This record gives sequence, C-alpha cells and structure tokens, in this order.
Amino acid sequence: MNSHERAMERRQFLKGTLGAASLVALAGCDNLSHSSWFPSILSKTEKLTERAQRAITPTNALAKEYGEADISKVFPANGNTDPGTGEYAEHVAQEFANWTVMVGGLVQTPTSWTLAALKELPSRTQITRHDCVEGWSAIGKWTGAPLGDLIRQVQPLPNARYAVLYCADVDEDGVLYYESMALADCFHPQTILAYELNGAPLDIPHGAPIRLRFERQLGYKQAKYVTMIELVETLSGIRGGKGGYWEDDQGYEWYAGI
Ligand SMILES: Nc1nc2c(c(=O)[nH]1)N[C@H]1C(S)=C(S)[C@@H](COP(=O)(O)O)O[C@H]1N2
Ligand SMILES: [Mo]
Repeated sequence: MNSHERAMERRQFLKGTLGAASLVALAGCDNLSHSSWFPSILSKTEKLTERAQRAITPTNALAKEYGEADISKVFPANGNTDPGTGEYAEHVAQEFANWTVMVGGLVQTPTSWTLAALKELPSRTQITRHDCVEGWSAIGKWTGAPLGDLIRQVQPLPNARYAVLYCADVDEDGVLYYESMALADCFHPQTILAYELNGAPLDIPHGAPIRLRFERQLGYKQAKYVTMIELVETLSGIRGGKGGYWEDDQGYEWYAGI
C-alpha cells in the first residue's frame, strides 16, 4: 500500500469512528485544500532542507502574531480528537488533576510537572496561525509555559540534541503519536506547552490538557496530549527513526518550517 492509500484508509477510519465535530473538520480539510497558501508552504518544505531554511530565517525569528479580531470563529480539530483510552478517560473524570508532563532522558535532573505546576510557571500568550498540510489554517490564541523554562530547569547534558514528545493517543494500529524537535527550538520564545486556547482551558479535541505550540512549524508538529518529553542524542533508535508519527509513516518532512 502506498502512502496515499494509507492516508485514505486512515481518513476512512477516522470518518467511521469519530463524532460529528471531527467529521466537520475532515470535510473542511477537503474543501480548503485549494486555498492559495497551501501550494506555497508545501513546496517550501519540500525544497528547503533544515539547514537552508535556518540559513534564511534567524533561529529566533518570531512567527507572525495576530490581533484578537483575527481569531478564527472555529478552530478545527484534526488528527486524533480524543485519545479514547481508559486511562485518558480517567484523567478527564479527574479534570486532569493528576496529569503530569515528565521531562527526562539526557538531563541532570529529570522532573515531572503536574498541570497545576505548569500553570504556576510564568506564561506566554500568543495569537498565531496554524497551518495543516491537509489544507486548512486557523488563527488561535494560545497560553502556556515556555518549554525553554522547563528544559533549563532539568539541565540538559552536553550530548542532548533533540526533544522527543510522547502523546497519550494511539492510532488504529495501537501506535502512540509522537513528535520531535531540535533542542535549540525548545528555547524559541514562541515554543510553549499550551493549556489554554482562546482564553479557555484546552478542550479534548485540541489536546487537553497540554499540547505543544511550535509556531514556526506545520500543524503535525504541534503535539497534543503531551505526557513525556525525552532529550536524546539521536532520533534513529526511536520508533521508525524519522522523528515523528507522520514522518515515520507518511514520509512527511521532519523539519516542517514555515
Ligand atoms: N497527539 C496528537 N497530536 C497531534 C495530532 C494527533 O493526531 N495526535 N495531529 C496533528 C495534526 S496533523 C494537526 S493539524 C494538529 C491539529 O491540532 P488541532 O486538533 O488542535 O487543530 O495537531 C497535530 N498534533
Ligand atoms: Mo495537520
């Protein structure tokens, strides 16, 4: 089966099992796939290597931030919109009081943060545009803790080069969603572990209680339902070795800069 067929099969699966809200989101993907910005972001990510892109965009350049008036009335939810496991359902019942994000791997002091502890850290709020490769975009206001603050606290070892984010959701084959990024990008000022969307606690479809916002990258890098962040030296030993769920399976670019 080629990757297009797999994507189709996945979509059929999603249509067959998810609720009405996600159906709307999927339909939206089809309808919007001809929007004007879509071909340009795709060709950009195809043609530019990470190095070339970093050379033309300073590492700390900010993604464009918008005003309150620009916030999309509906922010679609895409991919998994509920992890659907018993364990996750328990967290929902407890209003995520026992949810933790563990940061470990190549660090001096592995540390876990509860949701409440994350909310006590200094926060950042940003209104940005999310671009999904399936052809839709939406502007939302995100609030969360800068990931760099957590990483500084755990003290990365000198050989740590990447952060791997593990999520609570599994696909139809039982494969857990995961993503990864260069350690340097964890310190970008707009890289946050978000717990609010548009001033309200993150809802389940958008990744409750914690999801990554990594604003200069495409939608599939924005990991939802984050449970664990592991600092590693190489991505090659992890799962398919390509650094993310879509990268392993569908040939998506690891460096999805926009
Ligand atoms: N854990 C997890 N994170 C995920 C996904 C997913 O299926 N599971 N889908 C990705 C994709 S393709 C997109 S476009 C965005 C969608 O985020 P949203 O549902 O808040 O719009 O989440 C990304 N992060
Ligand atoms: Mo996406």
